[in-house]
Order: sequence, then structure tokens, then C-alpha cells
Amino acid sequence: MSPEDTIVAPATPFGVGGISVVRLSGLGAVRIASLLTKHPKLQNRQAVYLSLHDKTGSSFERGVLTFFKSPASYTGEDVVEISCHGNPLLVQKIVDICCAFGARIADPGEFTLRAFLNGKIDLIQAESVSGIIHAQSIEAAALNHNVLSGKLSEQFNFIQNNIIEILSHVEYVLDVSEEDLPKDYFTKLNKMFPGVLSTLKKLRDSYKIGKLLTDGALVVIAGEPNVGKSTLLNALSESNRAITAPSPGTTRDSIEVRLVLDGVPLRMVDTAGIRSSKNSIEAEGVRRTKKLLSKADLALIVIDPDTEMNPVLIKFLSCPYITVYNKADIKRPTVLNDDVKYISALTGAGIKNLKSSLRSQLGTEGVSTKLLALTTARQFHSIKKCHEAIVAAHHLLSDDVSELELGSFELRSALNALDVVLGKTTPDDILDNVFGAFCVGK
Ligand SMILES: Nc1nc2c(ncn2[C@@H]2O[C@H](COP(=O)(O)OP(=O)(O)OP(=O)(O)O)[C@@H](O)[C@H]2O)c(=O)[nH]1
Ligand SMILES: [Mg+2]
Repeated sequence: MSPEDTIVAPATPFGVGGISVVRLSGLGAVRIASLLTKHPKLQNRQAVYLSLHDKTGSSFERGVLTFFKSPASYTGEDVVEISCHGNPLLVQKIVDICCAFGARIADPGEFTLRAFLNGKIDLIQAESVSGIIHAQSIEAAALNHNVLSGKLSEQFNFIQNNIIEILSHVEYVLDVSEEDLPKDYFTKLNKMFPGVLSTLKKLRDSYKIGKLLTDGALVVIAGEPNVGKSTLLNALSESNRAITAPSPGTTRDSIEVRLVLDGVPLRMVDTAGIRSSKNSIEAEGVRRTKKLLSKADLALIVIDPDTEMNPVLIKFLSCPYITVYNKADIKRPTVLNDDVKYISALTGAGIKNLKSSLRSQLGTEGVSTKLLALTTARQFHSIKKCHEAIVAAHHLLSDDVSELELGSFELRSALNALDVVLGKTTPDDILDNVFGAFCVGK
């Protein structure tokens, strides 16, 4: 990639629609737009309705062109956005003509990569652009909006400034002799850690909810045949997605429903009933359920008045689970167990209560549009590494002069971990990873 190149790509998805937008960015954007429109001078931030011409000079479409002059544009370069009728053939033609006039097709994420390279946004903010586009709930979009507005970067900068301050205290002492060390040196130094440590811990722990909002949660409904798993899936999703029937073995394969609980996207999966059996189809059912359960964030293990927890299931349950006693409308045990949820999937009794348990088990209660949390594994690993280094530094620097060198080393590795996530010292492969996940045109 050369920053000298002018790049072009459709900014709207491929397909038919009211309008489509083609975006041009780079040094040649204005020149190419002028050739395309035969319009000599685009004014900054003014939309103009103009004819578009092909290379032979004949007009084939009219469109609205908006010019954003560098540096006040998305990429920080000169940007021209061309809105045309939403026909993919026209979009392709405009892109082809721009290329014929000297632009090249943008790589996925290249507009945002340029915004990052031109200092418009840092890497955390760049990741949030992709997060907004792919958000599966309004709350997930709001979280990424908060990140894009720089609130998460502010916290990273706060941590970074604090570590630099601690490091400068340590480095100063490394330059003076032990006798010149101020008496209250370690007391002062120790007081500098709690603020940064608690922010780091808060951020590290926020990833649980950030990940849930970003990736969603997998909830698996499992149990013996005929206990009402499919009826429960329908009740929880308020749909009629799964077939239910009085005979056991109705569901042969897993059925997935997507729903949103408190802003957290859930993949709720109903599975084939499990029996401890040597039958090969049933054994395959067990295998599939086992695979799903190994990835699940939460399982709902359904039992009914005639069954108990399936011993096969219990053996391989490694995720948290809720035991759901269904068909309580037929028979409710006389002794109730606090750990079991008693419901009737058929009448809907207890479903609200079960949803509350889902909330607390998954930890979705903390979700609001004001939420600020880590949203990517990359951010999480950097913060975790930084936190570990600061804990080690705090320990080393509590009272012993001889540990100052080691403490300084830990502080530096904490700073490195932050630099990687902010994109200050980011290797190319990480950049490729971050921006490669984008769509073309973003
Ligand atoms: N009375 C009563 N019947 C229920 C309840 N839940 C389900 N049933 C009935 O139990 C039968 C089996 O329900 P399903 O939801 O198909 O059960 P399943 O666990 O999915 O069964 P398989 O797919 O065969 O494993 C159906 O006739 C349902 O109407 C309930 O809460 N109360
Ligand atoms: Mg079923």
C-alpha cells in the first residue's frame, strides 16, 4: 500500500437500492472526480448534482458529489463521495472509470486504515468502526459508538500517563546514589499504583460483558427425549420455530434461534433428546450435543416429572448450567430444590423467572447504552499483560532499592503492551488482522 495511491470502492453494499455511494480518497480524488463530471472545481463540503461521464465523454448517469478536503475527512485525505442510483452495474461503472483515471480499488478496511495512519483515530477506535457495522443489537452498537468517540482510548491514555509517571520516578532514582534517596521515596511510589491498578482491573473484567455484546452467547437446551426442550425453545423465543410432538425423538438435529436478551445477542440451540443408548443415531445426537455443550456459555438442562438429569449429560457438562424442571403444570414435586427452576413451557408459567436466571448467569444485567468495555480479544490480552506487569512492578517496587531495575523493566513491558493496543508500535501483521476483517469501502 502506498499512501500516494488514490483509492476507490463502493461504500454501500452490493445490490439494488435507492442510492449507492462510491468513495474516493487520496491525492488524486478531486482530479478524478473532475474528469468524471467535467466539473472544474468541487467546493469543500458542498454537495453538487452533476452528470457523470465515461472515458469517451458521454454522460451515463447523474449523481451527487460531496467533497471533504484534507484533513477534515474520514481518512484525513481528500475524499469525494459519489451518490448514484442504487444499481450495482452503475456502481461498477463508476469504480471502473475512476480506476481508468488513475485510482485503484481499495483493500478491505483501507479507508479506515488510512484514517488510522493519518492520526484521525487510534487502533482501538478503528476496531470499533467494524464493531458498529457488525453489531447485532443496539446496545452493542452503542458500546462501539462509545469506543469510537474515544472514551476507551482515554482510559488507556490515563493508564499510560500514570505508568510513565511511575517510571520517571524509578528512573530518577536509578541515576542517583542510594544515600540521596528521599526518606519517603517508597511511600510516595506505592501511592502511585492503586489508581492505575484499579482502572486496569476494571477494564480487564469489563471484557466479559464486552465479549458477550460483541460475540453473543451460545445457550444450549439439552435433556432426555420428550421433556419439552423444543417447547421451551419456542416459549423463550416467543416463536414457533421448533416442531413439538408427544412422541419422543421429534427433534433429530439441533435447531438454532437468534434472539436478543438485554441487548446481548443469544444463539439459543435446541438439541435432539439424549438417552444413554447404544443406538447409532442417538449416539450421533449425543456427539453433537456434546460438541455444542463444549462451546456453550450456558446450558439449560431440562428434566420433567418422569426423568432425572441424564447421567451421560452430567458427565460432560463443563459450562455453567441451569436445571429446568418442565411440565410443572402436570406434577410439581412436593419438595422444591432452590437450584432448580420449575416451569411449564406449555403454559408459560415460570418462563419470566427463568429469563431472570439466564440474565444473572450470563451477566447481562450490566448492559446499557452508556456501557464502556473492552470489545476485542486483542484489547483484552494487552490489558491483561499490562495488568500483570504492573502487579509485578508494584511488588518489586514496594521497599527494596535493589529491585528498582527489575521494576523498571516490568513498567516498560506494561507500556509496550499498551502501545500495541493503541497502535503506536504495532507490527504489520496485527494491522493486517485488524483491517482485513473490514469490508471493502470502509
Ligand atoms: N403438560 C405439558 N406438556 C408439555 C410441556 N412442555 C412440553 N409438553 C409436551 O410434551 C411433548 C414433548 O414436547 P417437545 O417440546 O417436543 O419435547 P422435546 O424435549 O423437544 O422432545 P424430543 O425432540 O423428542 O427430544 C409435547 O406433546 C409437548 O406439548 C409442559 O410444560 N406441560
Ligand atoms: Mg424436540
